[in-house]
Amino acid sequence: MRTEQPKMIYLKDYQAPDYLIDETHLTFELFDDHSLVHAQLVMRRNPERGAGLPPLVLDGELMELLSVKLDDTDLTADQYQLAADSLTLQPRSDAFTVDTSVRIHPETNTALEGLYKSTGMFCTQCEAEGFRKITYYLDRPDVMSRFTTTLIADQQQYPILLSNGNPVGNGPQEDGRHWATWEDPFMKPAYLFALVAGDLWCVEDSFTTLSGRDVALRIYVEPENIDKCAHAMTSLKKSMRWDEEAYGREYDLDIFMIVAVNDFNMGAMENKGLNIFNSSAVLARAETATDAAHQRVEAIVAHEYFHNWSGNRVTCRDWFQLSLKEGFTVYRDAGFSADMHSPTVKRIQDVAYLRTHQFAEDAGPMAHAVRPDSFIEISNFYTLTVYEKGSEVVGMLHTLLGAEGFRKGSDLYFERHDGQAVTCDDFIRAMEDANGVELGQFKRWYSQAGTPRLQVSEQFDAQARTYSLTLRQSCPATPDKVEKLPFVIPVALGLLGANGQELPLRLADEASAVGTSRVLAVTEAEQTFTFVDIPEQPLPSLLRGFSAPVKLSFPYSRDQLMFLMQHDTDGFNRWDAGQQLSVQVLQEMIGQYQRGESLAMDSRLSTALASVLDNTELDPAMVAEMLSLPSEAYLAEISEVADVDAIHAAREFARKQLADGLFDALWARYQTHREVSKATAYVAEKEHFARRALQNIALSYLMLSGRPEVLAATLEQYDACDNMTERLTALAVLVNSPFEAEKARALQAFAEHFKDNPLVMDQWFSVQAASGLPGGLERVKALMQHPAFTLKNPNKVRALIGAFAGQNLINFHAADGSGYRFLADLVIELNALNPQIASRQLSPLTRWRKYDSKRQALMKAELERILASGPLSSDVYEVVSKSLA
Ligand code: B3K
Ligand code: ZN
Repeated sequence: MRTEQPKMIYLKDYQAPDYLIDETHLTFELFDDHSLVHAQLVMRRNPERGAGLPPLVLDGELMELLSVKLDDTDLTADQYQLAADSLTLQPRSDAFTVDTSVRIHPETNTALEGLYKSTGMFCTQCEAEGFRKITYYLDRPDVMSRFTTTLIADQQQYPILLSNGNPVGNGPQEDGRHWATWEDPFMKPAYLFALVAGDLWCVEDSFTTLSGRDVALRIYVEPENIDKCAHAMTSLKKSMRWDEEAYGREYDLDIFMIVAVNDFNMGAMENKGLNIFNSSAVLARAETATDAAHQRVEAIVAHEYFHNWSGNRVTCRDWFQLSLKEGFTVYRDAGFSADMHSPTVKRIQDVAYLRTHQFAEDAGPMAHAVRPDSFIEISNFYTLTVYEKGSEVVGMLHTLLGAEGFRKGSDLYFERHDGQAVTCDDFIRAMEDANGVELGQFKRWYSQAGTPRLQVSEQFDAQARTYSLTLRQSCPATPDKVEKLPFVIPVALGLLGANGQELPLRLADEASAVGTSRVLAVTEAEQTFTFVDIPEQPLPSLLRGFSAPVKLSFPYSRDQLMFLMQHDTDGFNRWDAGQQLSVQVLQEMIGQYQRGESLAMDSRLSTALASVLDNTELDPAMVAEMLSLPSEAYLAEISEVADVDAIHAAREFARKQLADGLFDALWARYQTHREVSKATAYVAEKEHFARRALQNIALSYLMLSGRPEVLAATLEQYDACDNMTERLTALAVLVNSPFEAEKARALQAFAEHFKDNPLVMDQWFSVQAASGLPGGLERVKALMQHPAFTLKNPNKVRALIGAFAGQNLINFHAADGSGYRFLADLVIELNALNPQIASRQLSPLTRWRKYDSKRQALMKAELERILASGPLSSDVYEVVSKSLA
């Protein structure tokens, strides 16, 4: 915990390190009540930093220093300086060796950073700055070293001892303990270091790379989970093949390991050759994991695997460059998932997520550029902006350069920078050099925060047969006060004629038309593009595939949106037209509610969705997406002042109207799909995901009717299905229904059946925490007393607290401020236990400026209470103080 005001760190202050560490030799002696870490660092002066021997300042926190040697000579206490976060020595020559021994306490480490214990096993999490809690080191990504690691632990309790690289030796000791040594031939920064010691079983497979090398693949889990690894293993092999084909990237070690741990702050970590995963991102089988969980496992396995090149072989120079590896790797895993499933559905899901959550972040007090220029605590910058918007930025490069040009650029980037720690500028330079283009203006996407607005207006001249689009871009101010200059915005578009046909697109200065869908690069604050030979007033389909992360507005009428829903050749824009229509209709109803009028829904929404539901040609997964109304969180994001009561009332009313109006069609679709599900064993593949998605959204609408045949169908599905996707949907539908007896029975049966499976219990917590029925806070408080709940496990916190504060708007924002008080109390408690989780859970309170003045005051008061609650971690301090600024 900090004792003084945390300091702001600036990108502009970056300096290369004074010293380098060529070799790192580590020995870990693991015991139940402490661990010893012996480190030998083979070091030299960084030749880039000139002559002289400045003091060597090693990072280190929360350790007991037992001994320190310089070139084999023990140093006495007057020969070094020890501070709370560093150890300083004076080197005497250009090349030297430092030996340290420290004592640390993984067994009491609840922050889950550095070396810690998770259900009986030792494991590590070093990114970003956790290695400094393991040993004294130059803990920065531009210091890369060759690591050798020896682990020594009790043979019985910890039969499996793992670290990065290849195993080079192991054996018993006389005292019942044993040892194993691992050597990683690749230079890596300390944040990619990992070790694991535990009683684990493993599933083994192998993969032959394109060039014919055999790689052993192992997934280590606790014994009871050995039957839940097959999906992750299949996903790993698919990822390895895909990266060879799509990016020409091969795996480089003889072994690739994944270890599943129960207590983990995020999804997973890409340590070289030894990925450590949250068990929720590995374990999946039909009976215990939903379709969404299966897809998440596949995507995270791929993401961490892809980091082997985008992150490990080529790493970041400093943490301001985090998006260099994260944005690019998210872009890569999205491409993989799109290829494995439906590209359009994947795009829809990603964009809905970005618009709801990243746009909100970009408009809030923590707004920052994709490459931030300052931070207090780097852990706070593993954000939607760095990851998701960072991926959009890479995607725009793909759009602007074309698939071939983009691949040339990524090939050059990997080849040129293999083994280096580089910057976002280096990435762009590789794209420029490979394509002979200049991307100076494009780089503003890295340095300017905020979501650009793009206002589009049209002008048709029937006589001249010309059609002009004028695009005006602007970007709202953000707390960093960086001036907003025009971005390069790629706008993919098409023009539809009256029959829905696509018109050939010829710009005024072109000799002939170039296709019917094309990309215009908007580079000015205001720019007009004129198309010629346009025979009739067209309807524009704009920002196809969501070609840029902007808020585009065009004055579409509801009839025009219905037309686009039917005729647009771009699947994403067909969905988006439906969303825009829903937003218009819902906003009208929000207004009615606020004026105290009775609610009336524009029947065109029902008509439009009826025709989607009737369209049996359409991918059922698309139908399911189109039937999903914009979430309450998204409706809040796009409101000037978010009126949670009005949003909830309007959206619930619309759902009920749709359920009644479309009952027969929904019922028919539900029954057909449920029959197929009954007759088919569970398969984790796209057609099956699609069928269940439509079946399940249909059921959740149908239950709003309250009809007995729907209740019967829900109970049948709950009891008779063979998979968690159908079971959890049935449970959620019951939980949100008025059928109290059936609800209680199902909840109890579920908990009884799955009490020994923590990941399934997480689902059980979430379904209840997210329910918008009255009494949400009391339900959550009662669930916190359940024996399966603990604040020490991040998955539990996310499942219960996160679901309540993040997804249950109507209950969390209760007008009396009880939800806010509850969350602030928890943040204060979590701050002492696990600062990273505390700081994440805090985020709903940071959006206080979005709400009415009464709620603003209540939320702000809770933030002030947190700030005054005593010494805060740098994580929580940064978020709270910036939110109040
Ligand atoms: N690189 C890790 C994130 C580490 C976060 C540390 N606070 C997982 C990932 O993005 O793949
Ligand atoms: Zn990542």
